[in-house]
Amino acid sequence: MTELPVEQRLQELRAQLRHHAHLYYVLDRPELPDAEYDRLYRELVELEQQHPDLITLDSPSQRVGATPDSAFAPVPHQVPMLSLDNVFTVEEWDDFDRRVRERLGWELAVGVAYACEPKFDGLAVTLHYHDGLLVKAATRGDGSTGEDITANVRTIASVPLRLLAEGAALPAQLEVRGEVLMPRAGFEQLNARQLAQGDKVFANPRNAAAGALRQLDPRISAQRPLEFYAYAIADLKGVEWPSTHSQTLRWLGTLGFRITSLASTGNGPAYVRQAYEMLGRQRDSLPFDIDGMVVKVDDRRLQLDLGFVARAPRWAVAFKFPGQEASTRLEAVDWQVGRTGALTPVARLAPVSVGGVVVSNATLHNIDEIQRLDLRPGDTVVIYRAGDVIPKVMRRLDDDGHEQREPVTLPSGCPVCASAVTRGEGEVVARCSAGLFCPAQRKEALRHFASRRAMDIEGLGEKWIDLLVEQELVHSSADIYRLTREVLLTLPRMAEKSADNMLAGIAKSKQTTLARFLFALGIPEVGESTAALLARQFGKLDALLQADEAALLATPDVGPVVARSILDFLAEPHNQAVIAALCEVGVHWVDQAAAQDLPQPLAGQTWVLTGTLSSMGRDEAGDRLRALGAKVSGSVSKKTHVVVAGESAGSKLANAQALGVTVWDEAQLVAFLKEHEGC
Ligand code: D41
Repeated sequence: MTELPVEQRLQELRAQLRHHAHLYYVLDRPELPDAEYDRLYRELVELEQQHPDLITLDSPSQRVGATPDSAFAPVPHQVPMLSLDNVFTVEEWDDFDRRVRERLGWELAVGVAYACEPKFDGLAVTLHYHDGLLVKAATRGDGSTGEDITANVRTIASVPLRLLAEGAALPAQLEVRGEVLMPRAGFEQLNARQLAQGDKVFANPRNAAAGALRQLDPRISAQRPLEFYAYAIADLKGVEWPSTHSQTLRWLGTLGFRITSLASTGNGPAYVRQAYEMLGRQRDSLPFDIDGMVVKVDDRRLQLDLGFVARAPRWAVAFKFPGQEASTRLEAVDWQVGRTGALTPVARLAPVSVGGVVVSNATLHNIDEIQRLDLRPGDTVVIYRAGDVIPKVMRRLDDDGHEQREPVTLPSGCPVCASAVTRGEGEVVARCSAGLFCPAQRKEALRHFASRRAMDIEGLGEKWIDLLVEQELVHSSADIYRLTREVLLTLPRMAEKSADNMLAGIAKSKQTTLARFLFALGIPEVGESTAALLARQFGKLDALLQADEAALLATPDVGPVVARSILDFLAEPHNQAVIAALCEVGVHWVDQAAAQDLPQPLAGQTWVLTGTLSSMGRDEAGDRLRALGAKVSGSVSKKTHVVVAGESAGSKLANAQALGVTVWDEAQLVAFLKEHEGC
């Protein structure tokens, strides 16, 4: 027998191990006895030890490495990691379905095809593959930026380090989204081990999975029994997108990912109701926790039509299972004052475990709710907790002492500033009447102003804001920009370094965008996405300040309620003064041309973007083309005006060439945008 060259043997071993690991860890269908697998594995490790120069990053031996410098470094998500809206009842589900059909302009009799799958109670994670190799893994974080957890994710056996390429072409780039979870059995074993070692036990599998991903030492993560289930593609280059969600799951399966066997697809809302009931019946016997069913519009084209609002897609929803209940003692009812002065009652509870999570506070919504339930401190109450939602007080249990206890009343004075509490005719919400003179409202408004998505003032955390307000050093947001080093150093526990960092953060935040500025103002009803739409619509602050109701209503997603709220806010002299002061202290941004006044040289044209652009993301390129009037489409036809082909463009480029459609490269696009954007 002739000796095989080492490289060839290594390749063979890796291919065999990869194949059998896939059968074992992903498909739960091992073909090789464990001992035989171990023998192959040992041979691989020995050969690699003799030839360390031949070790590759995707070798099955390379799952557990050292802690890299990049551990937990921020990873911006090119494609945001959206969240899912929840529905809790069949009625709410039917409403969702109706909204989908209304948006699509479908007749009520026509059923939408929905894909149903379990909602894993784990942690959302995104995986990047380049040319078939796993190059990065990140947590969801706030949806725009996550943390680098590549080293820990590499230890998860059901995550392919290299995509399987059974015959089919491998994508040049692939970003896969899915959930990391710990099966119940592994969780029990882990806790038994932790207990035996005197280490802390985890409250539930989800916390244990989160703990494992946050381990600095990947060798410890490797001992935690984690699994990864893939459920979406965020980005794909070099291969056509599957045209439905069900096809996406199947395709991800062929690439070597573990996908759920509990997914199914069917037509219309009644199908979904049935699937929900069936999954609910299977729930307790599954090897892992699920907290509902995710329902997705199956057809990708319809998904794109429906788009998303704020941070959640309009084409998918989490249909939650009923939560769990527990009873405990209501210790007290406290009142919290929010940013708009609304007084919210909070139930303080004797700590109680509900479905593995210790609860000591619960929401009570408003005073009407307290009176309806006739809650009195000292009563025994039933708490309800569903998944990740804030626990809520459901009802009171009858007992002998109830009648002797003191009922809860709405305080007549604000619990923070003692100003009068008012409640408009027919309104459920009671408010502190002091506006920004109330320190609680001021603190909340300033926290919002400085927060990451608003002015993003680094170094000015909530604790400092509270202190600055309490010491009466900051009254309005503009005062933040008037703080000096001397003043900061008078604060208790303020070190010179922190003061300098805070001042640097404050100075840096002056350069912002109109969208952030508008969001930061805290106009009631104007969230992050509305602020962005307003900035885009008006381009300049002055144009917005002068807008009348009709002009506001021309903004996408702005209806009468939002328009009214903006007009009221801007009519308030105090708010006008703060806006003027902010501009005066140097807060600035680059004005954009207003969407409404832009020339539209591409009106009536359809453009297609394909491949990777180096100077901007494809989303950005699409936005900029749309701003010039173009319709940006995902597929090439004879009616396409221009196909912009970036690096490694695939079949769309080929289609364009076959159809004789004009093809531009990135340089042509950039030159065109520069010429026509005019700013
Ligand atoms: O099982 C889940 N937890 C799950 C989460 C799922 N099966 N599908 C999901 N699909 C999405 C979209 C539709 C946005 C791709 C999700 C999530 N998102 C999700 N998980 C955490 C935040 C969002």
